[in-house]
Amino acid sequence: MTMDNTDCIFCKIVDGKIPATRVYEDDQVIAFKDIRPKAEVHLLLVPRTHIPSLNELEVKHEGLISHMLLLLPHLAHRQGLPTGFRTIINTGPGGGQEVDHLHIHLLGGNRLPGF
Ligand code: DGP
Repeated sequence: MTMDNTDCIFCKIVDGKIPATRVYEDDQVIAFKDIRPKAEVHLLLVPRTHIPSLNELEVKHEGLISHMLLLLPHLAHRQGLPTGFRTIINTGPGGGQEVDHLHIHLLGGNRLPGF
């Protein structure tokens, strides 16, 4: 359970109230396929708990965010991305964040343009 934010679409996915193609889950996070993929592989890694964005991340979330970062190479490996991948965290309207529930985009599978 996410414990809060009934209007949050990613909380609904975490709680199984709306469907998503899940590729990984544990007690802290889930990863699922982005509904509008920008690359052959495009996953979203989200915490089960509702944290709106990096702006709201606190020291108490240190273990969670470390867990998320350490998971990324494993998720990429499981998706068959031996040559690398891209991660993006959009933060706030100025950063292009559309869904106000912290998430890390993981993209790869085709050669991505330089950034
Ligand atoms: P951002 O702009 O960083 O907030 O990216 C939000 C992403 O979430 C965007 O790439 C599309 C994706 N997304 C939005 N709604 C849904 C949904 O209902 N299901 C799934 N799987 N992805 C969604």
